[in-house]
Formats: sequence, structure tokens, C-alpha cells
Amino acid sequence: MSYENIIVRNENNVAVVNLNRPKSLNALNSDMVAELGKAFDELTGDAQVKVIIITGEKNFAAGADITNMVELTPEEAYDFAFSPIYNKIANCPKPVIAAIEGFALGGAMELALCCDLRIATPTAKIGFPEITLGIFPGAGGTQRLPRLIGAAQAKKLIYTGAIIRGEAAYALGLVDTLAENPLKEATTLAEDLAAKPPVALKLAKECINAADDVDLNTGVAFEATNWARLFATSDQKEGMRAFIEKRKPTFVGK
Ligand code: DAK
Repeated sequence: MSYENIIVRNENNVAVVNLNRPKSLNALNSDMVAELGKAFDELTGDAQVKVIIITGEKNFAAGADITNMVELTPEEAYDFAFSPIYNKIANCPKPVIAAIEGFALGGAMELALCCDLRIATPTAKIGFPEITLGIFPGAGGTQRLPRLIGAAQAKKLIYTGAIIRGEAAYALGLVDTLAENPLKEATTLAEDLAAKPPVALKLAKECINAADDVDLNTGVAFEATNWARLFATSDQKEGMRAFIEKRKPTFVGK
């Protein structure tokens, strides 16, 4: 499928989704977000794709397109469909990595929060400046940010709208890896993950994501059920047999 606001390429079982509106620093308009939704449907259904990277050349993105939002009524703002697509990305059954250089602001950082991992340059410019526009992060940011870095640090970033460097975001745990070339680092990691057993990755992600939603005992029970399900996969047999036979496993995703 071809898109106007994103570029999707696929190599070695790794799909790279490039946000591509460079004239506005990749600001996310509703068309771009709709295309992201379609791309994720396509990539989720493509058995050749094992891992997905979201990135932007020079800049990840400077947030949602402000020109798209300025005159919205409350009803239109509510319908402005970011969160369903962001939730789809957060719940994608494949690992999703954000590779961040330049600006990653507002709705763009909320998108990065939907990814499993965030790799950024030390000099990336990261923040939630919505407050300076008279709004606050509304695409999951008030929920995902405190879960990741704690309520006080999340409040500090959201209340002030401060833009911090990648290295400061790393110190907060908002970014989990610093790299001079985040896309290269993300690709190396993605190729490593692409060789891992996909069902185990998928169910591990479901369990870890569930930790945000349920109490500990419910989560541990959910984990036990999913863990047991892995013993119905040939990849579990292959992984353990390969260990015993002192060879490298070959996983088939079943
Ligand atoms: N929207 C639209 N255009 C933008 C933009 C944005 N977010 N960011 C940059 N641009 C455009 C600029 O207007 C400029 O366009 P031209 O004037 O050349 O036509 C071009 O990109 C280059 O930007 P600058 O000239 O400003 O470049 P500088 O290097 O001087 O400054 C900057 C870079 C990133 C500091 C500055 O552009 C800036 O402050 N941008 C706005 C950042 C921002 O406030 N981001 C948060 C946006 S609000 C939703 C939930 C959440 C959201 C949306 C919906 N729902 C529940 C549906 C999210 C909201 C947000 O993200």
C-alpha cells in the first residue's frame, strides 16, 4: 500500500515506518494518523514482518498539527481520532520501537509512549508542550507517562511543557537507550528480536501491558495462563530441544 504522509519499508523481517511531513517537522495531522492505523493493520497481518520501527528523518515529529486543531469544537475534538489508533499501536502483537532524533513533542511523544521501547539521540528534544497551547496531552499521555516515569515527574513535564534533551529523558526512564544513530541501533535490536520466537514475544507483551491494568494477583494469574499456552507451540519445543542438543534454535512462529 502507498501512503502520502508516511513511508513504509520492509527489510529482513523489520518494517520501518517513517513519519514524512518534513516541511512541518513531521507534525501529525489526521491523515497521517489514519495512515499509521492502516499501516499497522497491514504490518500486523504480514507474517514476514516481525518487528516494527517508527521514526522520522531529522525529526521524529513536532507533535500534532496545530493547524488541524485550532478551530475544533469540543465534540470535534473528542472525535479527532488519535487514541483508537494509538491504542492499536500500543497493543500491536509485534514489538514496536521508536527511533527518535530531533524533536519528539506532544502527540508525537505520546505515539512514542505507545511503542515498547524508545531509542533517542542524547540531543533529541523531547517534551509535552501542550500546556503552552491551552491543552494537555490527550492521546494517552496523562495515563502512559506517569506509568512509565512516575506521577511527580510526569506532572513536572506536563505542567511546565519543558522540552528536555534525550540524555535527560534517559535519566527519567522516558527513553530507554541513547544512541547517536537511533535508527541504526533500533534496526540492530529489531533484527535480533526478529529471530526470537514471535508467540512468546507476543504473549510476554500482553502480560507486561496487562500489568498497567490489573492488580498483582490477577496479573500473575494472567501470566500463568499465557505461560502455559507457550507449551502448545513448536517454538517452545524447538527452543528447549536446541538447548539440550547444543545447537542454535530456529523458530517458526507457531
Ligand atoms: N503543528 C503544525 N505545524 C508545525 C508544528 C505543529 N505541531 N510544529 C512545527 N510546525 C511547522 C511550523 O509552523 C513551521 O512551518 P512554516 O512556518 O515553515 O510553514 C515549520 O513546521 C518549521 O517550524 P519552526 O519554524 O517553528 O521551526 P523551529 O526550529 O523554529 O521551532 C519547534 C521548532 C518544534 C520548537 C516549533 O515549531 C514548535 O514549537 N512547534 C510546536 C510544538 C508543539 O507545541 N507541539 C505540540 C502540539 S499539540 C489528540 C490528542 C493529543 C494531540 C492531538 C489530538 N486527540 C485526543 C485527538 C496532541 C496535541 C499536540 O501534540
